[in-house]
Amino acid sequence: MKALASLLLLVPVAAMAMLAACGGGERTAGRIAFLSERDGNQKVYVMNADGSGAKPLTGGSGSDSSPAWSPDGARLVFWSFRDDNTDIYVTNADGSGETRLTDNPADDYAPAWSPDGSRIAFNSVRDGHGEIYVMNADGSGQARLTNQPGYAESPIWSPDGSRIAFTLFGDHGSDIYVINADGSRQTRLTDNPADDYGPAWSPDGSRIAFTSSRDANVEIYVMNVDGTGHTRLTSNAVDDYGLGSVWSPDGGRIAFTFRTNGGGDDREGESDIWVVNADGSGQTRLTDNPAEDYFPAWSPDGSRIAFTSSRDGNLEIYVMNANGSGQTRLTNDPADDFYPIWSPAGRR
Ligand SMILES: [Ca+2]
Ligand SMILES: [Ca+2]
Ligand SMILES: [Ca+2]
Ligand SMILES: [Ca+2]
Repeated sequence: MKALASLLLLVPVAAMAMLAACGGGERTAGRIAFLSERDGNQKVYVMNADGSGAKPLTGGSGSDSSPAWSPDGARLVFWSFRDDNTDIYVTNADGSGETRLTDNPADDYAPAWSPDGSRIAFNSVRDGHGEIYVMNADGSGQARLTNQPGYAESPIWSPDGSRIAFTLFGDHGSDIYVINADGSRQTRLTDNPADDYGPAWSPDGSRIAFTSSRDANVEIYVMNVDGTGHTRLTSNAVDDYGLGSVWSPDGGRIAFTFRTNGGGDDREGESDIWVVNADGSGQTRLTDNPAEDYFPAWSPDGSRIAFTSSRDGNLEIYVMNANGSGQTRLTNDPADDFYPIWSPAGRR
């Protein structure tokens, strides 16, 4: 079974935040893309939301990571380790038309669709240090947006497509920044020695959820998009590792993952999925077992949450109602299956 820590190396926080951008509000249905090692390499798969019809979308010997649906549901972008470095690829949702968008010896990764589907933000170290770039969705017009000391990562578009938030890892912890999509007006939103990371834009564009260790352990916070009004949403004194945040499509709730490594809890090294209302009330643990449970992904109508769990001995995709009831396994394969992402609402 793949350890959570190794998954994190393959799947930047931004990709999880991107799940929040796949909202909509129409019917729960559609399809779920995920990663699977059932063919030996880590590849992008897709299945119906009831678990039927699972099939690989990508081929070859590369190891694929962090697939993301285009806003119209017609394509998926992902990054893949091939030829000793990572590049960004796009495929049609039926598996046809796989196209390489970046082609250079440096690592290119963490692609994020703009809300209108016309552009893709991504990370690259092509200029010697980690920066945020953008390109047209066909790979043309690649341009660097950021240029500063440290390591910029996890680009996430504002819902109106005008700005991109990201995390900058420096010598003294990490902080969250925002920059206009044309590269102008870079603004720092957090400024403290602790780690602040994983920005996730609320569906209405007014707030950004993020993870921070500023209060001695990792918690979920929200702030206004101008960096004011920092508010802690969660209280998990014994937990020491956080992943998230993933907004519900209506913006009312945030799903996240907390991992315990002992610290007073009677279980060591396991994770569970929680939700909290966007005002900090109603913090609720949705999964509660000694296995790893993580990567929550809301259905487009907000009624269900897909997730990954090791509860049956290897990683499988599960789905539950948004209140944690009805936890049901969707995949059943001895190989690891993980990182579910729901297709956008109203599109197949
Ligand atoms: Ca590359
Ligand atoms: Ca900080
Ligand atoms: Ca668990
Ligand atoms: Ca499996």
